[in-house]
Amino acid sequence: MKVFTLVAIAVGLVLGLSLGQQVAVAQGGQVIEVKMIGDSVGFRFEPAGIVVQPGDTIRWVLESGPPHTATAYAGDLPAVGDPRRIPDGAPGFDSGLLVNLGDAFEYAIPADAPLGTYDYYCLPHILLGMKGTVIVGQPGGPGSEINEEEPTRSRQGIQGGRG
Ligand SMILES: [Cu+2]
Repeated sequence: MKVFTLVAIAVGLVLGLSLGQQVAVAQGGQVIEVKMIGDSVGFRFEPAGIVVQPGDTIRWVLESGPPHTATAYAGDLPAVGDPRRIPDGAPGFDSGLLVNLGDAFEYAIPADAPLGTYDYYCLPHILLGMKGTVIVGQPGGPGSEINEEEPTRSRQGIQGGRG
């Protein structure tokens, strides 16, 4: 009887652990799609601003006007005016060049990713204003500060109430 009780407790602990893991995954785990577009209207990400949670995956899909990239402002490319506009301690992301229609780049946001604002751009079209913003959890960090010299389309989009 004593052994049975111990086994029951052990099973309960194991179940509890796995339930906890499932809950953690359920908080994120969604795939959010962003289109990369270049057409007669202009070069842009749609939607330009998204709010996601750790554990979510962002999927950028090349819709038109290639090539495009989704490149975080990680401070890696100062030659093209790339200040750091992602939270301290956060790794950047870079799709590399997407060339063919329908090509996609997926970035899974780590479960322990720093919360905050992640600004990113398209390397070939940064000067044409092709920029976007990902808010992980809540705004914050250098990306949340308005750059008055270079207001971005995505910032305007979020201020306009787009998710
Ligand atoms: Cu582009």
